Amino acid sequence: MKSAILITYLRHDALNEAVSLCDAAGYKIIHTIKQKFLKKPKYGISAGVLEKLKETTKDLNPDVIIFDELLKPRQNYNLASTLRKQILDRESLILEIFENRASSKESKLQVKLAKLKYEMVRAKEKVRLTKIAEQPGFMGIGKFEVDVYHTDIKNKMQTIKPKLEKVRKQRELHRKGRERHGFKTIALAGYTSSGKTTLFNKMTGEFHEQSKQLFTTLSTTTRRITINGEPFLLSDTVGFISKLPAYMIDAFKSTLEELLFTNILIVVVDINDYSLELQKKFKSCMRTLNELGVKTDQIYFALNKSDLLTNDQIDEQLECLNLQNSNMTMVISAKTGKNIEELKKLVFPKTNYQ
Ligand SMILES: Nc1nc2c(ncn2[C@@H]2O[C@H](COP(=O)(O)OP(=O)(O)OP(=O)(O)O)[C@@H](O)[C@H]2O)c(=O)[nH]1
Ligand SMILES: [Mg+2]
Repeated sequence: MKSAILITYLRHDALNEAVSLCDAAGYKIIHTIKQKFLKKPKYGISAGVLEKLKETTKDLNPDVIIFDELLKPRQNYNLASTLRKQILDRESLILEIFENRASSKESKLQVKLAKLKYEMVRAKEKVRLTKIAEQPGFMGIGKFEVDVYHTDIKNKMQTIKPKLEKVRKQRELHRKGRERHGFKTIALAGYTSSGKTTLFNKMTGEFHEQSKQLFTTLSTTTRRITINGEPFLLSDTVGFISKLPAYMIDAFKSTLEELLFTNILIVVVDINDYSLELQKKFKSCMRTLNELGVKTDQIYFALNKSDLLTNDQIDEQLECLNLQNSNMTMVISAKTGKNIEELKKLVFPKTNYQ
């Protein structure tokens, strides 16, 4: 396992997520630096903190330094040249996770495209800086090379797009086929690690990779399930994450597109989170669904991991999400199977299909 020094925020929820991201990317954190702000212009952190970090880096000799914010190319360069280590910012860390996990042809293409977009944003800034500062050779590349680099990324992106379009069309054909057969579809959505795949497995009786790590699922998996003798199609989806940059949402949109055509949507929520984190994740999840254009009247909420809480705690969490009076909500445990049958009944009351 590669080792890392993590620079992140003081806030508990931000720290938790950063640790999970490092874990998902396969980095062992050997030291953590917590800061209130990570947006100082030159290095992201203050000169004082940088001095200390220099010492720690020398002592611990980590493989990489992970910076839990987006870094401008110049900031990344400043940090890397001072600390003499590879610096991974939040987005490149997420991209690394996506890259390790992508298994289907579509998700692999999407990750490639997202990586190129990440590079493109940086290439543009490098070009801009070279022009403004009139510093040929800034960051080791001259203007000519920057232009070539820029064009090269563009070309690569252009070759991926039609391939992605082709896979997307195939998926659309599959979906139309299912519609023709009159199958109703249910999709599971939610924040990463909320337990979608565990619930999917419980409902389908199949086994799919599920784990504590984030982003275990990188493409939609669809299976047929039978409820009271009626066939339905159930889809597992990619997990949401807070602060996922727009260009990544774009790249992953085609996987989430499935959510637009689903008859029923079940949002899986991990209610074992601290209330602030719970609210934040829930909001971020609902915002993403909104951005995708998913209709709200078909949304159910499965409040998962209830096995880890007492009844009083569950009530508190329900209130925290303002769902205490919702008749679209079921408190479940995908792990123990608690209320799974009830969830099915809530989602498909008998009258719905008789
Ligand atoms: N205690 C408890 N743990 C659960 C429950 N459901 C899921 N988990 C655990 O939560 C972790 C994440 O579960 P997954 O099913 O992989 O989550 P996911 O939402 O599919 O995550 P991504 O695919 O990464 O978006 C795993 O370690 C599960 O064992 C539950 O009801 N109770
Ligand atoms: Mg999953």
